[in-house]
Amino acid sequence: MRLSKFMSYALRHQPQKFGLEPDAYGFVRVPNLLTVLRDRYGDLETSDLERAVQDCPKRRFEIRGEKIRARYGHSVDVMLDAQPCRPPELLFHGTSPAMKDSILEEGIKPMKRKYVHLSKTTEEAFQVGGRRSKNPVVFAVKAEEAHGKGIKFYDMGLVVLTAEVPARFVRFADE
Ligand code: HQG
Repeated sequence: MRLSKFMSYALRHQPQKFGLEPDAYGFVRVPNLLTVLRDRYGDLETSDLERAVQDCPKRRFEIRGEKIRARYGHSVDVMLDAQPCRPPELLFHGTSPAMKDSILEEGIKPMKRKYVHLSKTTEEAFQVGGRRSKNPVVFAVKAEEAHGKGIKFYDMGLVVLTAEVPARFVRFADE
């Protein structure tokens, strides 16, 4: 598993398994994470970790002082201390066609994660859906309208988070 993928796994889903003790905001100490990473990847320095963080266009991780965390994607409890944003008219969600009917019926749910993850472009959503299917479907979320009805969105860069998207704000992207 490549470094960034393993870091995502440990920080988002299984910190306890590796003896990492995240604070309420999901931060673990950099030296502790380095110890875990050295077990698998050999002699890594803090600078290698910093490079992994900086080289990621999706900005998966954040280093603050001596601590590091995943910025999104968690299944473990986390407080992200992100400010709600005013979203664009439309955001997008790419997924497998197998989820289509269920999403149209019950909306987009966070499933195992703490938040629903949305994309800013159909291209990005298509890539996200491509993790699950060769023929992903892309939904458009009427984000501005949902925001007007009190639903909160959090802009994390390429990814926008929200708690859940009710079905009335979801349609196919190409309709
Ligand atoms: C689906 C990666 C049936 C949903 C990605 C998705 C993203 C439903 C799956 C980020 C449903 C959950 C998150 C419903 C949602 N019925 N299926 N009502 N509501 N689903 O992995 O958005 O590269 O938790 O469509 O690129 O695929 O790791 O969410 O297929 O940005 O940084 O349930 O993770 O980012 O799957 O991915 P996931 P996701 P990284």
